[in-house]
Amino acid sequence: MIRRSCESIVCSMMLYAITHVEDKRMRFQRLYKVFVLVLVLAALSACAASQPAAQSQPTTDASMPGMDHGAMSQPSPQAQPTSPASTPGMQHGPTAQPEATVAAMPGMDHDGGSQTEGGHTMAPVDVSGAPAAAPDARGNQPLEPKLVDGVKEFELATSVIKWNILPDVQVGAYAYNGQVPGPLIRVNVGDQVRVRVKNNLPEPTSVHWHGLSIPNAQDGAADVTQPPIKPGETFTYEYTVPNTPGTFFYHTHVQGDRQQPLGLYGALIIDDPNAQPDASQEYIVELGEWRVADGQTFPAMEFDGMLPNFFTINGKSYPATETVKAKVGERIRFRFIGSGQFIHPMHIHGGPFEIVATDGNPVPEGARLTKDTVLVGPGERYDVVWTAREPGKWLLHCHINHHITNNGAEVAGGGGLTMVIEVAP
Ligand SMILES: [Cu+2]
Repeated sequence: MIRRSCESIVCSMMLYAITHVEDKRMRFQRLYKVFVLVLVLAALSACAASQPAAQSQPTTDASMPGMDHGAMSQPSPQAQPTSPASTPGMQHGPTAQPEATVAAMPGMDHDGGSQTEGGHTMAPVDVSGAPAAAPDARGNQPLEPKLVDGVKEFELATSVIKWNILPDVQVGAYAYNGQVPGPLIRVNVGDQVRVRVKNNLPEPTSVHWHGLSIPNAQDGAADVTQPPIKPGETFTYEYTVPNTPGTFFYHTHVQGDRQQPLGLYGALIIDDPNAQPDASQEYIVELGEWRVADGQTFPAMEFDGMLPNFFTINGKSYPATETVKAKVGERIRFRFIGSGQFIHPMHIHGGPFEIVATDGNPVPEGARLTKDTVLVGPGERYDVVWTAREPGKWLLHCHINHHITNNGAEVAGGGGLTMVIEVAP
């Protein structure tokens, strides 16, 4: 019907162009315009023809493609666990079941534990024989160097551990020095550093110094600038800390889509001892995502079926995240690190903050943005200075609201990427 109308309009216009325009050049131009119009109308009619088919798909939650929210979906009591159509969409709340729907999710194929996708393993973490860290253990603990002939020596060791992101949720993690995230490496500009990395993982790894201008051979890009560090092997990195004070981080550069979300990252802060601090205290915020299902931990990856259902700040989900304490008038520097694989718009209640550094580079005063939300993407760092203006409990949290749930459930007013700044009068 639409196509027929289009055809008759086009025919009339062509006829007009041929019969009413005498000048040959004009006639050619007019015919060209009509030709372009024919193409546009043909495309439009093709769209119109295809629409009814799309609309004929049923749109109920039960059968909606793309609504596989993983472990958040909760089958009804009558649901058949092996049928994707039986997961009736999302049901948030304390009743969400982490174990519910792995087998029923479309696009997921990791029941045997050894499947690979594009050469990368999606298998759950094998925690057999792995030690458990204390449930209240914290990551990002300062790593003290040993001074040897003027060189600051750091020791890092990777291993598989069991790690509590919440008192009742334990994940299988890949850890540096038995903690998630890895320990805080804090150095001064110009320091000579030597970092020995012992690999106790069942797979090769390497360490990349994200954002640092250092010799290429120390960059940690496995299979590019160095051979991967095989299980049981040690590799030593050595470099001069560049004159770029700021927020950096280190992370694995082997199977990054598996090893990094499982915990192989840590903060690296470069200080300038002569600089005036612009805040009275600071807090590092390392973002992470996990996929926990059937009591097993999978690396959260941004493709079908591997979406995360737990989110962590410095290795803990709210309410197990730390609380920052401050007094009215105090300025706090938050160092956001995009250590995970997903983007997070990080928001602070109680008034805006100033973005003072991006990716380890100071923002000149005249160019600083004042905002209350900053989008932290994978690999990015934002240093923001927030002023405690009013007493009370002010939230710092991601504004993708799913990221402030624990397996789809809100607990104590938040979850996942949530923490509290407690401001005293
Ligand atoms: Cu987020």
